[in-house]
Amino acid sequence: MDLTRRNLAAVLLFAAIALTALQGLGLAPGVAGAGTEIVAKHVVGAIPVADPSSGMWREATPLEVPLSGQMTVEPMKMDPSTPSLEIRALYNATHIAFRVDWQDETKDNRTINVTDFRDALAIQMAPPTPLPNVCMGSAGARLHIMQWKADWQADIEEGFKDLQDAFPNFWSDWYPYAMGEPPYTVPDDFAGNASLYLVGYTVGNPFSQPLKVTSVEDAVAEGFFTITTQVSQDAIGRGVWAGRNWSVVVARPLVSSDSADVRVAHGNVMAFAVWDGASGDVGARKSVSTWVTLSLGPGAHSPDVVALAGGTAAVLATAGVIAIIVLRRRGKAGRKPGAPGGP
Ligand SMILES: [Ca+2]
Ligand SMILES: [Ca+2]
Repeated sequence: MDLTRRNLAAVLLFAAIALTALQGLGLAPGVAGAGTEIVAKHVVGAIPVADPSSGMWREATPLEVPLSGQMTVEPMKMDPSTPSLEIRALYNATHIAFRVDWQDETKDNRTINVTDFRDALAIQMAPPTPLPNVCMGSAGARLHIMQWKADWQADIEEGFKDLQDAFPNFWSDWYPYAMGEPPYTVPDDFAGNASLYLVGYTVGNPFSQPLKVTSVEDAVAEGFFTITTQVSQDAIGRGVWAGRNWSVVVARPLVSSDSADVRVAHGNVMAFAVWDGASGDVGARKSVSTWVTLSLGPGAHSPDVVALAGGTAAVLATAGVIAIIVLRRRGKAGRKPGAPGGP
C-alpha cells in the first residue's frame, strides 16, 4: 500500500514537472488561475486578432476574473450578468491582444429598436501610478478604454441595418432631396442635401456611421460621465458567439503615436466590464471587475524584424478584410433600380 502511494506520488510529481515544462515551452495550455495578474505571452509573427478560436490562444495562460454588479453610480446593476471572465493575452513586437471569454445566453448584436441593447466588452488600462479610480478613472488619472460592440461588428460583417429592416412593411416615408424611393438605403440615398437629415452621420459622430471600419471604440475617461471617443481610432477586434459563450479579441498597438492612448507597459493596471443586451445592460448598467495587473511575459520587448513584419501583416490583413467587406456593401447598395443617381 505504501509502495502504491509512493508510486502514485512519484507519478503525480513527474506529471506536474512535465506539465510545467511543457507550459514553459508553450506546448501545453496554462491552468486558469484566480490571481490578479494577466501574463501576456510573447509570440513571433502574427497574432490571430480576427480568429478567437485559433489554437495560438491556448498558448497563453488564462486568468479567471470575477465580476460584480456596478453599484457605485446610477443606473446601478446589483447582480452581474455573468459571474466571471476568462482572459488571455498575446503580444508581439508591435501589438498586444486580449481574448476575453464569458457566458452569455443571448447574442444581442442589433440596436435598431429602442428596446434593443448590445452585448459589449470594455477593457480599460492605465499606468499603476497615480492609480486611477477603477470606476472610469479620475481627474488627472486618465484611463484608456477600448469597447468592443457586438452591433458595430454586425454592421461590418452583415451590413448596416436600419428601421426598414426592423419594420419592412411600413406605409410610407419621405425625405426631401433623398435619392430613389422609400424604403431608403442609408447612406447611399442620402447624398448631398439629403445627408443633412442624418445629422450624426453628417457631422462625423462615430456612433452614427453606417459604414464602420472597426468594431472597437477607442476612448478615454477621467471620471464618471467623461468618457470621450478618441480622435484617432487605433484598436481593432472581433468576437464570436457560440455555445452560449462570447469569445472576443481586442487588439491595439504596443506603442501608439496617439497621445490619448496609454502606453502599454509591464505593470499597467487593467479592468474589464461586460454588457448583456438581453438583460437591459447599457451605459453604467454593466458587470465589472476590480483591477488586475498586466505582466509582459519573457520575449522580445523591443521590435525585431521578424515580429515587426508579422505584426504589420496581421494588421494589414485585418484592415484589408474590413475594406473588402465595406467596398462590397457599398457596391451592393450603391445603386438601386429606379434611383436617378447615387453617390
Ligand atoms: Ca447577450
Ligand atoms: Ca487612439
